[in-house]
Amino acid sequence: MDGVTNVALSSVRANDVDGNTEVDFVVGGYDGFLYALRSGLGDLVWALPLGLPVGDPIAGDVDADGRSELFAPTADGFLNVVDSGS
Ligand SMILES: [Ca+2]
Ligand SMILES: [Ca+2]
Repeated sequence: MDGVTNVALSSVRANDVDGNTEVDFVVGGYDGFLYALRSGLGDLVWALPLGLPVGDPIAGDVDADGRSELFAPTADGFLNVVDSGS
C-alpha cells in the first residue's frame, strides 16, 4: 500500500468522541485506521491504528456509564471496542 492516495472508507457514524457536546464523525479506513473527525471543517480529532482494514463503526453505551463506546470491526473478524470519551 505504498503511496496510498485513495482510502476506502466505511460508512460514517455520528458520535461525540471528545465530550464537548458537538457531534463528531467516526469512520473506518481500509488503511487500518479508525478516524474521528470534527463536524464542520472535518478536522481530525484522532486516528486510531487498528492494523487492518476497518469496517462500519457503531456506537452505544453498553456499560450504562453515560459515555458511549465505539465498536469497530476489523478484517480479521474482531470487534474492537474504543471508549470514545463522551
Ligand atoms: Ca465532539
Ligand atoms: Ca459506556
